Amino acid sequence: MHILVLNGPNLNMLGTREPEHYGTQTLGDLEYMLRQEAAQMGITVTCYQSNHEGSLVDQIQAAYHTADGILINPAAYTHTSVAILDAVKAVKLPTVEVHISDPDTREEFRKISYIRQACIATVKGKGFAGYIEGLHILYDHITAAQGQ
Ligand code: CA2
Repeated sequence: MHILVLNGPNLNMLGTREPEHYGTQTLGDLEYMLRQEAAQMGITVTCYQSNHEGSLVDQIQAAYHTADGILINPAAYTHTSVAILDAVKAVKLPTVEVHISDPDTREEFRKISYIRQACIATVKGKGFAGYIEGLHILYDHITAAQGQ
């Protein structure tokens, strides 16, 4: 099983600012943790971060041929991007939306998520642990689907 992990704009700055929302660990720490967890689960992950909407769309489209599922934190594009929603709908891969903070408890504009309607689950407000939870949700979903 192979999972594509996507992180959107500004998440490359993790560990440098806004620790009250995003903690003190870096994107490298997050990706290392996910690779370790994946190895324990007997699966593989590819991790990718971009500040550009089109690059994220390109990665989702490429996943159609290479991945069994997608774990994505679209960051600010959560609240704006029909393009990322359409890409996830187009590839029809099981997708989990993850957020480090809980956007529903922050500013009003963060309560809208375009991608949510195309996702099998959303994990929010659990820090980096939410990514691990999301990985397991995908694993269980894909394993169950393969058994059908
Ligand atoms: O809580 C999350 O994971 C978010 O997706 C993070 C986005 C925000 O726009 C969403 O509403 C919720 C922002 C990511 C910015 O990341 C930074 C990390 C460190 C320093 C500054 C920004």
